[in-house]
Amino acid sequence: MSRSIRSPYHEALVPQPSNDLFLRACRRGPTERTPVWFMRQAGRYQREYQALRKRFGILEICRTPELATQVTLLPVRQLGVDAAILFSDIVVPIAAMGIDVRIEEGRGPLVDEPLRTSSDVGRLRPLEPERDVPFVLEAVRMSVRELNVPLIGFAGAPFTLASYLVEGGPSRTFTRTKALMFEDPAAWRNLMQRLGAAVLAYARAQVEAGASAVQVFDSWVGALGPEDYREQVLPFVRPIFEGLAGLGVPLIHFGVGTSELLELMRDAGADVVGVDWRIPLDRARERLGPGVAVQGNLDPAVLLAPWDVLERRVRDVLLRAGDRPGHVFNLGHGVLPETAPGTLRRVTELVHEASARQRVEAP
Ligand code: 1CP
Repeated sequence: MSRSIRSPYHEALVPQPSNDLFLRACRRGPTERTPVWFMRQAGRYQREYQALRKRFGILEICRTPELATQVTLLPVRQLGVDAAILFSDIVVPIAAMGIDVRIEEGRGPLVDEPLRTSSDVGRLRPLEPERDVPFVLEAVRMSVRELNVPLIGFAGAPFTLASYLVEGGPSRTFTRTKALMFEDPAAWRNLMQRLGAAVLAYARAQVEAGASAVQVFDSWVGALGPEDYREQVLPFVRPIFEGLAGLGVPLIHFGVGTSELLELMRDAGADVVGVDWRIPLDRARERLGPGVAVQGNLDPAVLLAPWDVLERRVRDVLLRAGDRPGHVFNLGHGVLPETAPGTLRRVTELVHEASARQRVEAP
């Protein structure tokens, strides 16, 4: 029997999804088949999303609960996935903390007045979710009412958020972010602490509004080596997972290019570690040990390959995940805009079928 670690508090307050495969896999309980969802399962590869984006800006969608809900539900119906992720963006809480941030088509989040000094960091106000981002919490409530699968709430992690705030936009080298870290440790600590407190409050509020799980996206933390991760990031991420642990919902910790950081990320305290395609999944499970579940890790570009290649690679991920419970199938990063929606549906069906058969045939 699988033991439920969900808190009665959460169960009593919010409607529960009828399909709980994803939650059971996150808790390393047995499942009759492997659950699937896709990072960026709502987005530009969908015609319906593109049509909506012609009429509304992305932050406008994020700030309008009816629209955010509509986009959140779209892939669940189209693809048959086992979890929904709230449609929003990691910069939504940042904007609510007093920072002028916009999202530019084809580029990403831009901050015109980046934070580069101690006094700049002071511009970042504490986040009070009910006051500052009520529309996000309303979108969570509305989505949960419509869904029969768990809703994943999410937040950017302090390092990844800091990278946009310090660089002023997307970066490949994270030069200014690392410079601040090394040149002004007090300002760095102050920035990471403020972001950590905001992430904790924001994620907690989403769970209280009805999210059944939380994913913390540290997308760009793979830019750091293990020593800098341990000293400059881990101390600010651990309190987030500690603070959320009592809520009784599964916590997922994801990053890109983090093969050498996996054990440290595990030590931050999440229930599930998300891995990208740069490490084979069996190797990732070996490094992480039996105490956490894994999520991943098909290369999103393989969704553009001919079906026979794609099928082989999906089966390979399932075989490498092995017979031990605790695998959530996903990509190693977000769906690319060039992806055909029909392909995602076909992959979902393949994972369901092949993993169910793998269970039956296991010795
Ligand atoms: O206008 C658009 O439609 C542009 C594309 C887009 C979308 C669909 C952006 C701009 N944000 C989003 C929504 C979004 N962002 C979601 C919900 C969709 C879903 O998962 O189904 C999520 C989870 C995010 C989170 C996000 N935003 C992350 C972490 C996840 C990841 O992909 O690594 C990051 C790093 C961002 C920043 C961001 N926002 C948008 C872009 C293009 C970027 C990346 C820019 C960069 O390269 O730095």
